[in-house]
Amino acid sequence: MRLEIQQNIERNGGGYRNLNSALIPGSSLRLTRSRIALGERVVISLTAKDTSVTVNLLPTTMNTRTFVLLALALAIPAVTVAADWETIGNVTAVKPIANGLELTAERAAVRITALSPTVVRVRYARNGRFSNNSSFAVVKNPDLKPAKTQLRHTKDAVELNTGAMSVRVRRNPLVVSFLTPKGEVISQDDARRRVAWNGRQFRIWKSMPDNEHYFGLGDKAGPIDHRDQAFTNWTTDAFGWVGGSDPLYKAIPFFMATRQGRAYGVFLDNTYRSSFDFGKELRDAYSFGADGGELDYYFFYGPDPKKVVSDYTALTGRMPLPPLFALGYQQCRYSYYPEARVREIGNELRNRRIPADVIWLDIDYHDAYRAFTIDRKKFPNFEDMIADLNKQGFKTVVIVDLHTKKQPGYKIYDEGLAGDHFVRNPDGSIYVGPVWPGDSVFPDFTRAATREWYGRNYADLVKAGVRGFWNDMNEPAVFSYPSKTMPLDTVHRVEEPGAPPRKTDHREIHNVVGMQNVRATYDGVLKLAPNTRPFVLSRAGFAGTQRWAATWTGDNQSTWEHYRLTVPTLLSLGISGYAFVGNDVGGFEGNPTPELLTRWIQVGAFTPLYRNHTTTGSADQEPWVHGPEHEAIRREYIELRYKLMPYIYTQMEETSRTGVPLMRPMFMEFPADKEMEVTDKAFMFGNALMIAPKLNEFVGAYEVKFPSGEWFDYWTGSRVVRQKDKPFMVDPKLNEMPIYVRAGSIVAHQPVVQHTAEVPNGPLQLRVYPGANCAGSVYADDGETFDYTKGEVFRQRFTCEVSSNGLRVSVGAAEGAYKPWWTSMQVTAYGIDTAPANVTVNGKPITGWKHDAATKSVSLTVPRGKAEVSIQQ
Ligand code: MIG
Repeated sequence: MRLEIQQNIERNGGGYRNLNSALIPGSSLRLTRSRIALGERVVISLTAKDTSVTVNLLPTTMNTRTFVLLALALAIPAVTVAADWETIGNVTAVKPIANGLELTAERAAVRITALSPTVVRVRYARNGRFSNNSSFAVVKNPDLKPAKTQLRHTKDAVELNTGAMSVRVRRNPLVVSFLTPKGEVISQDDARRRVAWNGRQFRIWKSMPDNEHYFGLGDKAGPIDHRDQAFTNWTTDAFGWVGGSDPLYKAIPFFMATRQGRAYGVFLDNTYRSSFDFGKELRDAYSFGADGGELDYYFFYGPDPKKVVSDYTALTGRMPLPPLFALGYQQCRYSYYPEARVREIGNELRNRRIPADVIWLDIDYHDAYRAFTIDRKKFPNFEDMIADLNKQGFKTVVIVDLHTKKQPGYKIYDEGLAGDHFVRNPDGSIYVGPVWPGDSVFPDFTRAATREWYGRNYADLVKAGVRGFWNDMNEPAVFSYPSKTMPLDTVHRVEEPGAPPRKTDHREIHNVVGMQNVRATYDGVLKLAPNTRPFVLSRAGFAGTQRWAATWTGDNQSTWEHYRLTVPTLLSLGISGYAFVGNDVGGFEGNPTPELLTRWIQVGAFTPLYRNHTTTGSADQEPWVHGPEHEAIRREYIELRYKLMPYIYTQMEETSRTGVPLMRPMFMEFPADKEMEVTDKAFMFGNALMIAPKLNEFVGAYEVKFPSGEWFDYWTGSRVVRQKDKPFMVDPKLNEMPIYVRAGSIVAHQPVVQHTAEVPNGPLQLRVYPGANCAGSVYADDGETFDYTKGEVFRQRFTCEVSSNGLRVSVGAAEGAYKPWWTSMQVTAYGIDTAPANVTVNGKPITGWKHDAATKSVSLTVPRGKAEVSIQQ
């Protein structure tokens, strides 16, 4: 028998590790080796006949080294070779527990429990001891419906039935399979490669059917389909990143898989550096593992992809309903100063009638880069400036970085020292690292007392009327080290309610520093203004960070490549439960060409967080640069964003309850559509609009692929006419971005405003696109406070129905106590070629309707309440 084993050797801290173990089922061949150099690729060929074999390894880059292979108790024909990896071993006992079962295996215990019919947790405890540490990601009371489980024993397996699926655990080898109620395999462990540990590292392998696709893992900058690639989750200040750079700013160890329209998800609840390999190493198995901690994962069975993201966000928390202004257009740069320049930006936006809600202040508003200070030379009347901007309808959002200048006499440093709030070195001294302010210390955000203290520091800014906070550099970024972060052995203290306080090192905490930073900010700001929805932006994040902050994709570049990456990267985040996301519109590094900035402002209007930002020293990037032709187009798209605000806010409110992102991949809306399976050129903005932007500079016409069903062209209002077997080509001019509406949608619009607090002048506009299952809704509230949790909401549902003699539009009864700004609604129904014979409202004929032959639409106005509209041919 001949075995070929390949190992990739990767550096891990001071030592070395095998990233990929070579496991062959059923034996206990063990490799002991001397140190292997970084980057070596080692090929082992051996004949596994003898009980002890000496082999020569042939590193591709280094000298030949000799390794001794100890073959212990060889079991032919099944042979396993594990280099420093120890497998779980055979199952020796099984016992039922509440909603699940526990298995004892030779080298680990396994606990499987159903949290709901579609959510199952699987934990592996090396040496049989499960950790009591509380999860950073999982919320206290997940919004999940409890499962009624049943346990069934068979000769060689035990099966846990949750109602919606079953988990079959084969004893030897220990293989966990997730099955549909009909017994079809959704996903299962790779029977040939058993769960294994190497020191503190662990890894699990699962079968990889050749028609399965993998999505998610946060801000991965490449195609949304991750098949055949491997990824690392380690929050990184990835300045200069390009497509394919990995890891980036966020670490979200959650992925979704789809196969033939059926979706499932896996969340590895582990904060250590983790890695996911979807077929880079092996053709028929994918794997994931981490550098330490427990193998503790959740399995989510859809089969609807929306259900997967919904269950995942029930577990890790959902985006809170954002304040309305945060959905408006936002203007930023590194940095607007002095005060006069900030006022000038505000005045330009208003004078040019370019709608905008937010002006951002980057690090130069600080005095010597010290958090919670203001440079009074640049901003002598900071508070007045904020108040004046407020009067113009602008909110101010300011940056506050976590690094704290090491400077006796600086309030935050002194208080932090006195309160023991800073991260320490192993020897007990305070860790000091260089960032913007020079030598800096770092608040220990995993300590509850530190978070509370930190949060209180926002008081003056909140009092001054600053409306939002931007926590940057929270990977945490530290200058000078090649690792770009603090040493792995720095000491963090973890204090979580319900668990005893403990100390751990940066290996475990690194990935949650950003998340705990924005948690401190959100909670602190909320405490300071308890009936105002906080708005926080974070650069780093772990699973669950969506509960406290929106995020953006860090330092992108003003290139077509980065513009193009907008779509897949933001889609990946949405799939990963991170719904409130955006990128620097126009690009951060470098200067966009006029066309690039225009195109980016067009697409940006259809990303959840719509913020134009650029770096220090770059050319101005506001919408009016590059002359009146570009300015007019940019204004039109920013206006479109505001026209769509009722639809956007309604969808975001839904996201806050379901986790389903506003910006979503085609497959999430059309899971059964084979053509849409991995597509990331076009995307859905809510459930009604498909956006198909021009993505390449030099490519002319390109194809738009439509999911099955009928579509309307948003701009003309006409039905899209496609020819069978002929690609649908578009070649949008500079002022055009293809937008299509799914037939069967009712999309609420409003008249243009200059900012979200301005009351629109005119009725709410309902655009009705007849088709199957025709429906829509609108949600409104005060956009600012938490009164919506006390019934101060407005909800109305709409449906439409096509019949032989026309179209019926039903406007449902208004629900909730909140009175929205509109008192009447203009209903515009599309797809009506000829003027109707009769239009009735609540059974009574009306005269004030209009048919427009160009857009093939009929418009009429009805009061806000319930109404039945009938358009008869
Ligand atoms: O090292 O605050 O990604 O958006 O403008 C740069 C200055 C620090 C990085 C952020 C960027 C921000 C910049 N910051």
